[in-house]
This record gives sequence, structure tokens and C-alpha cells, in this order.
Amino acid sequence: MDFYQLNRMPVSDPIEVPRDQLSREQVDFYLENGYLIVEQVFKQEEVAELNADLLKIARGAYPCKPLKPLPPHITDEEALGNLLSVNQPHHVSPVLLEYLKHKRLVGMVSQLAGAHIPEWDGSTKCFQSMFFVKPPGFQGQAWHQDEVYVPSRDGTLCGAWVATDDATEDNGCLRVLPGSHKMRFLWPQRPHENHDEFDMAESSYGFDDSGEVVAEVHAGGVVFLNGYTLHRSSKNRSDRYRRSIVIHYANAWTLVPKGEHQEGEKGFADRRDVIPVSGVDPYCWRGYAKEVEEVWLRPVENPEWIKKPADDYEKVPRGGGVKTERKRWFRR
Ligand SMILES: O=C(O)CCC(=O)C(=O)O
Repeated sequence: MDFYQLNRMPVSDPIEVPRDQLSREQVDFYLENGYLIVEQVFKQEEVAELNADLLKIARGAYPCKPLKPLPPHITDEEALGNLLSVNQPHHVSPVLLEYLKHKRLVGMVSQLAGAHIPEWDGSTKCFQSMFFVKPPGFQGQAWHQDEVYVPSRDGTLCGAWVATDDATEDNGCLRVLPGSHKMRFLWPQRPHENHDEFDMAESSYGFDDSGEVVAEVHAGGVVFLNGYTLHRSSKNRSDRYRRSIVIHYANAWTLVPKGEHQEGEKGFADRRDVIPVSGVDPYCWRGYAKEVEEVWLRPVENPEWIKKPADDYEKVPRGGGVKTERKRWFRR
């Protein structure tokens, strides 16, 4: 029986996106390697609009606790030059919110995210955005798999790493380990020793990284990454920013648990701070949440934190319970 006939739960009205932009070869490349580089997904005027909005966010032009408005004497260079990354900027910026639903981008995600599931209908939802400035001299991030931080239940986590500057080896573009997604194995993590190269996040270990690929891409292009694919980025050794927006999507039919389960949730733990972007949302009856407080700044290297990770966690109220989470960083 057709699944739609079987299902008596309400689903949302479908959102149409063009699901024919990637060739079969490109989808197969993603399935085989766990990543795909696509140039010119965004037009140059769209890249300019995104960068203008990123500057607005950095200047604190949107009401947002961690990013207080900067006084006029602070130059744009200074505003951007102090910022490694901002998490969930779409919660404050209506411009970014629209770009998460960009039809061309989402059309590609709806060909890739669940391509390993034969019966998948292309429905996707977005649940995370990150804006990286990565000014000259700032560190990259050591080896990791995004599924460690944002687990999907069906391996459909798909990161769209959107370059808004040319991302090159010297300014710290992404580096990926092709095929590392295949067994959906999560490698263990530990603190790293290379504080000059990488920020405070732990590094995955236990694998041969000699097949690493440097994923250079021009402004307007996108690196699509499966959530299990090992990747990292190095320090920005150029005199240019390396701005990018990373947007995380998954199959709309999967639950996306966030951290540990709340009491009583069993296996139904799920974030509802989501934006349906293609096809149907089969969990629309659960409603939607908007966690504005989730906007936070990623700190630059802080060796003290690595030595005493326990000090860096705090109990915060979340979804009717209390969770232990990393402390948030705010602009001083
Ligand atoms: O853009 C970077 O430097 C790292 C981004 C990354 O690895 C991620 O978003 O998972």
C-alpha cells in the first residue's frame, strides 16, 4: 500500500521545489563520497545581499542579546574582524530566514539529503544556520562529523556550506575525507593540541586522513556535506575574510533529537525549532517553536576551556525541563 494512503496523521501542504538541478552523476558522487561541490548556486547579487546582511548582524542591527548594537565609530572591518561565527542568525534576520528556503538551494538538498533512501519523497526541513566570518588569523575547526552535534535518525543530515567569499586553501576552506560517511560510524573525539590551527572544539580521531580533499569553492558556490562525513578547516592564513553560511537540513520524515532526551520523551525527542522547506512536514501537528535565545557567538580559541570543560557547562531551562548545555558566549 502507498505510504500516503496508510498514514492517517495530518501532513502539511507540500512546498514545491525544483528537484531536477543535479544530475544522476552528481547525486551518485554525493552518495559515494559524502560531499558534493556545486558552483554558482547563488547569483553574485544574492551573495552581495547575504554579505550585507551578515554585516548588519555583526553590527548588532537586529535586536539580539549576544550581538549588542555597535557604536558608529566602530568600523565595518572592526565589527567583522572580531567575529568567528554566529549560530542561528536566521532567528533574528528575516533576510537569512528567506535564504534558508532558497528554491535552487533547497531543490538540491531535496535531491541529496535522503538519496540513500529509495522511497524518499524529497521532503526536507531546516533546523540550523551558522554564519562564519573567519577573519585573517582566526582558527579553523578540527576533524568532526556534524551528526555528533545534530543527530538525525536516518543519516539524512545534510549541511549546505555556502561560500560568500571565495574559499581557498590559504583562507581556510573546508577539507573533507571522502567516503568517511559510509558506515555511519561516529569516531570518538578528544581535545586537540593544535591551538594555533583549530578552535576549541574537540577533534575526532582513529582514522587515516591521508585521503583528505581540499574543498575550494567560489563565492556563490556550495559544498554539500553528509552529516557523517569527516571534515575540518584550517586557519585563515590570508589577509581576506572567509565568510560562509552553513545551513543544516534533514529529511522531514525523521525526528531530529537535540542532545540528550528529556524525561518521558522516549524515542520521540525532536526539535520543533524547524522550518519546512520542501515537500511535506509529517510532524506539523506537533507545532513549531522558535528559540530566539539560541543565537550565540562561537568563541575564538580558549585553551583554559579545554582544560576544564566541566566549568563551561551550565543548567538551562529547555522545553519544560532542565538541560546541561555549553555556556553561551556574549559580546562583552
Ligand atoms: O567553516 C568552517 O571553518 C567549519 C565549518 C564546519 O566544519 C561545520 O559547520 O561543521
